[in-house]
Amino acid sequence: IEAGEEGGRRPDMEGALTARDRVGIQDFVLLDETTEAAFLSNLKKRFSKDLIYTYIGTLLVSVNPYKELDIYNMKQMDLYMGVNFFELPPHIYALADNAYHTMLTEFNNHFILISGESGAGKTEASKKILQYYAVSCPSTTLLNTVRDKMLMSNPVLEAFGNAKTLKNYNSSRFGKYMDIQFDSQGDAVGGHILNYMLEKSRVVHQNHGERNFHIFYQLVEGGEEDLLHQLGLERDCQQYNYLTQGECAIVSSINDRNDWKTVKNALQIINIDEINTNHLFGTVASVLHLGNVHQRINSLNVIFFLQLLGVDAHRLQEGLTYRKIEAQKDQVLSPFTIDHAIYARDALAKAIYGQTFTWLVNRINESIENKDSSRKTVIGLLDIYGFEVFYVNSFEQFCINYCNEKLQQLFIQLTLKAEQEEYQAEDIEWEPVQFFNNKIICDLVEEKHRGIISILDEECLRPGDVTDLTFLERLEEKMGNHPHFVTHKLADKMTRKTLERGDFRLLHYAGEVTYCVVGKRNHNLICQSKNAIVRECFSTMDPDSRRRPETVVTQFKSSLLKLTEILMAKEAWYIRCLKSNESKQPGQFDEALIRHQVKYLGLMEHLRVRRAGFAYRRKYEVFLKRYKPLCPATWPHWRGVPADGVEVLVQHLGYLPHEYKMGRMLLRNVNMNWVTTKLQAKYKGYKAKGEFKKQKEAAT
Ligand code: AD9
Ligand code: MG
Repeated sequence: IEAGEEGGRRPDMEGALTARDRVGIQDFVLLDETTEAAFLSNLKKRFSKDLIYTYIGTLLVSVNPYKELDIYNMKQMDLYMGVNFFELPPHIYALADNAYHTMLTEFNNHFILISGESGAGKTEASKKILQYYAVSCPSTTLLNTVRDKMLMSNPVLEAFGNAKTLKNYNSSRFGKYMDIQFDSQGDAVGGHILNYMLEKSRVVHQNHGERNFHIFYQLVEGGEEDLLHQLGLERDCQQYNYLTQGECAIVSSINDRNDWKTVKNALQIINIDEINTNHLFGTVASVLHLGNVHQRINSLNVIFFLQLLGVDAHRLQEGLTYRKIEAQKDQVLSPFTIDHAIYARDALAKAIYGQTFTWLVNRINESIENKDSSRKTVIGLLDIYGFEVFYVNSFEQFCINYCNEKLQQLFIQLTLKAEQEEYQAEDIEWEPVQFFNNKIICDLVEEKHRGIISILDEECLRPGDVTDLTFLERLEEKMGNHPHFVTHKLADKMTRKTLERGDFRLLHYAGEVTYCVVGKRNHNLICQSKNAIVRECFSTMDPDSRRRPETVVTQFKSSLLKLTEILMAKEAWYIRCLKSNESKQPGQFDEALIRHQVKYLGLMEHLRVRRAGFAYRRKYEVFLKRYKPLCPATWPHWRGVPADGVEVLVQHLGYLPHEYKMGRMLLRNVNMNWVTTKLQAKYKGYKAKGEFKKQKEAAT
């Protein structure tokens, strides 16, 4: 069905072919051929008409237009509310609405996995979905405040967790999973956010052309005079060591002053009171002061730092200039070299900022939490940092890309793999579709005792003289001939030229990345601060703990494992975001870049499985409950076995034998568009008789 753009015309109707030529096909499943060329040509045709969304069945493909499109207004939201998925042109609202209505009718939990590389449009997509729910769900005054808080959590978290990178001027430097909770009426009544590893190294170091987290610039540029005075800050980003390493503190397309106002307002809405707001900016300012502490430990910066955090000068000095060495039962203080002192300073700055971010997420969670214990269903939104490759890639990129690898694995498991296995389980004839399974790369990174993370752990925690190079040697020993792992030593002659001695290269699902080997870190200090945020955050860290500590990357691995479990228990919806060009230009369609993404995201394989398979499937009971009003024999009750009722129902609707299959437990339809057409035709009949509304209500 070529609905929507051409007012719901069907292929057999006059003029539909011209529509297809002009705006392409809105569901790839209906393409005449499933070649990559046909896929790209359709995508390009649509993109040139500002049609950035296209379906593959119920999966939504989105291409970043890099320009504001007038498709996210109230009128559009109204249009998509409660309308069947395929009745209107593809839109992110259609997907959001469909997930919402499925949740309501089936009373189950859902999640929307938004993936794509850095700058592809994931964060924008997740915001559009949240806005859609905020506007479209039924509301009361009380709920409006919860909704406002959920919406306002975005500018706050973006200020503290996003930054300008070379790939994206508003790049998420943390992963975010947000549950939106709905009551049985469909009201959005609360939410909860889980955050994943913030890229803390950015606090102390930025590559050329990149910035620190937005909040620093917003405070310095937009902060009120007396606030800056109180914090001992000057209105000049150039004064701060931590803000100037990328040499681009001021960017014309980012309005830090306006954003500052938005953030201040948002903090109020999410109920962060004045005292806490002051403490919050106190910690932000303290990081800037700390960054300016060089050789003199008694500078003005130190005085402000101590005052803002309310920590003891002696302890700070000791922490930054001496290393505590444990020799048998004694503790000896050994003086740091300047490099070590700077390292300790930076570690402290990162820890303060990281803990502040965690504190902020906790406060937001308190403010959007729904304490009512009645049963709720949720739609989870996953928006994580996208796959990225820079000139120099360090520990952070390793974690970010590993995370993307895991999400790709989840996608494969839930779609390509599970889907195909299910046909077997259901005894339905099936010609397997081949696909690249990135499990081999996930294993390379995370496998117990053998993966890169395990080896890193062992090296970090091993006493003695451990250097980055011994880590690399251990990797070479263990990974030797793994097809996705290369180092200078292991490479062939040609590849060797592109590798430094201290690097290792992983062949990720989305492309090659060369990582610079980085060591292991540790930190402790300050538990007695007078700044409430700092005290709360550090009080749980026990510096004397004898327990073998978990490394950051191991914690990250466990949190991703938990996330996978959370997601696997829900019904999945997918948005695959594509980056249209590297230079962020409006309307530019870089075919090679897009082809690469289409390839590694597995879109062609997904399309093949969808086309050959049965896109729409429901348990017999669920299908019967939903559609029984369409057949006199099943309405209002079907007394027999649900599967038999479904058989009667589909016969009545006129399904032909090749158009559906009945599995052991599930009813499957050849393709959802087709079902929609049939049902639409039925509805139209009812509509003509004035019965449409009644029937539709009964059906939902
Ligand atoms: V990262 O992995 O966090 O670095 P994202 O989140 O995938 O990345 P983001 O949503 O931040 O990318 O989009 C990048 C930029 O593209 C935005 O700042 C917008 O300028 C632009 N963009 C993305 N989606 C849209 C859209 N639907 N309409 C208009 C868009 N512009
Ligand atoms: Mg993002």
